Amino acid sequence: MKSYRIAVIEGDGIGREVVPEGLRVLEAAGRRYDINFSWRHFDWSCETYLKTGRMMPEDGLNQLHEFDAIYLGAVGYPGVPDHISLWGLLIPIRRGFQQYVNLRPIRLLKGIESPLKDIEAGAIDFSIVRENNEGEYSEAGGRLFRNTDAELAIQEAVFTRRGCDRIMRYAFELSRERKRHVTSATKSNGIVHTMPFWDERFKTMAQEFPDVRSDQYHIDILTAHFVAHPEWFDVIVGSNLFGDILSDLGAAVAGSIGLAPSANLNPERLYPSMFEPVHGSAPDIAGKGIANPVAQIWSGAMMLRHLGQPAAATAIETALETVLADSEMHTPDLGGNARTCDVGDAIASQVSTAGQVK
Ligand code: GGG
Repeated sequence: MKSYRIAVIEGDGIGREVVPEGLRVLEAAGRRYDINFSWRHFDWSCETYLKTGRMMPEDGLNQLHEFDAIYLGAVGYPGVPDHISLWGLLIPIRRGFQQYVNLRPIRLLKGIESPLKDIEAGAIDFSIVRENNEGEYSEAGGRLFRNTDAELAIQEAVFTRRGCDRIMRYAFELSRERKRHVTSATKSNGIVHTMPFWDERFKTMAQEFPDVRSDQYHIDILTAHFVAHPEWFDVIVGSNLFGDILSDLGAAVAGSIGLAPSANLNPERLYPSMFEPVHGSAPDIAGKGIANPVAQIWSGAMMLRHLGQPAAATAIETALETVLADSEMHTPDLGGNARTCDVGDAIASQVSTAGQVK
């Protein structure tokens, strides 16, 4: 039996409702595939911030370092500014542990209705590779002349050759396991320093992968193509901000942001990687028991694959597709009436029993 130590951070809002469902499904997969999980829960959240002035303790990264992976729900809640919750927890973990790849698969699953007309399951199937450590998410900058007419704010984006090359290389390598096509999200017509540099690095990287088709679009028309021609795409590589925006759009096109998983990966495995749904804490529906747990459960499958358990990961992915094919198991974001725990329970049962002769 293989054992893994997993740090669990439920965080805020619906994170507290979907993480238990993710754990329930992972436990079911563990029983089936002879995997033992040792969970340690960390109560790091906006509530903690309001009590202690910190989202996580000063030595938070040291505490997490010893784990095989981090399983996170969502952060952010009214009463704490979003930049405090993000820069107090999620971003320090992503950066401190060099999780420079944020991998966000988007797939239209059987039984899920896309807002696009005449599109079938499988027609949307791409992966967004978001740069996760630099770019537009930067602390460089500042504010001057506060509370005067001359008040100003400056924010510097940071694009390094190392940062661009490593995320682009990851995207090209990933495409070799898929349809060998990488699209770069750019905006080099308007953003005149960082984006032409991004384009140069992309062109150079593409030369290392002559077997992979590459193209690029400015982010504005790329969003239009996501809606009009989602079947064009295979792997899309984007900066921190562009990758973030594209993944919410992609998730919406594939039915709901409540379905979209993500992996914050340190490909060199020097540090633990972190697995979380793309969605946030959704305060508007928190506490009602109606949040869609699928993104969290699917993120758990991504964690298992990263830990070297592909059979268990595939079993979870197959189970969630099977369960979602039944519209009775759709939560309100998908137009149904199912509750968070019903969906989690159904997926866990499916993982436990799939393929068993009755
Ligand atoms: N699932 C984690 C979460 O709460 N994400 C919401 C969010 O705002 N994330 C910002 C980001 O990914 O940069």
